[in-house]
Amino acid sequence: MKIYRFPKSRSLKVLWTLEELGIDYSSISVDLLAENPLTRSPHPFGKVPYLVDGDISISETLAICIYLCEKTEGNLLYPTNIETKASVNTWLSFAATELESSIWGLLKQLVFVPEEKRNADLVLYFTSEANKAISQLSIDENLQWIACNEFTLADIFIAQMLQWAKACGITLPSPADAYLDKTLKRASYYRAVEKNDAP
Ligand SMILES: N[C@@H](CCC(=O)N[C@@H](CS)C(=O)NCC(=O)O)C(=O)O
Repeated sequence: MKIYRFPKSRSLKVLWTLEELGIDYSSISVDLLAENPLTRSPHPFGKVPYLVDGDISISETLAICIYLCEKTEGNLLYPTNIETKASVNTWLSFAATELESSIWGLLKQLVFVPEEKRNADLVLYFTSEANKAISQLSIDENLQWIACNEFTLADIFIAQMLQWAKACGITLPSPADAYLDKTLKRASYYRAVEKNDAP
C-alpha cells in the first residue's frame, strides 16, 4: 500500500489513521509546490493525500481513511455500532464542513497567498467564521473522546482542524485546547508526523 503525502498537509490524517490501525505502508513525498515536480501525486489534479492499494486508487482524505478502517477488521477507529457510528459521522461532517471551510480558507490566505495579494476582508471573515464554528464544538465531559469513549477517526479530523486554527493565530477555548493536547499525546500521532514531514 502506498500513500502520497506532503509535509504538514492533510495527508497527516491518513498517516495517523494508518499508524492507529497498525497497517504496513510506504509513503512517498511529492513536490507539491515545485513548478516541474520530480515526484508527482497520481491524483488527477496532483493533490495529496492519494492512496494506491493494489488495483484500488482513492482520492479524498475522508474516503481514504474510511476505506482503511473498513479494510481492517475489528478496529474501534470507525465503529460498526449504528449509534456510535452516527456520532462519529456527525463529528466527521462537522470537521469537514463547519470547521474546514473557514479554517482552510484562512490558512490559504495566511500561508499560501503572498502578503501583497492577501485580502484583509477575507482574513477577517474567515477568522470570524472559524471562531464561530469552533465555539460550536461541544466537548462532552462525560465522554473520553469527541464522539464516544474510544478514540475514533472523528478525533483525528477534529484535531487537525484545531491545530490548523492555532497555526492561524486563533485562540482555542480552554476545553478545546485541552482536548487537542490530549489527542496530540498519542504515540500514533508522533509516528505519523515523523513520517509525513520526512523529505
Ligand atoms: N478535498 C481534498 C483536498 C485535497 C487537497 O486540496 N490537498 C492539498 C494539500 S493539503 C493539495 O494537494 N493541494 C495542492 C493543489 O491543490 O494543487 C481532501 O480532503 O483530500
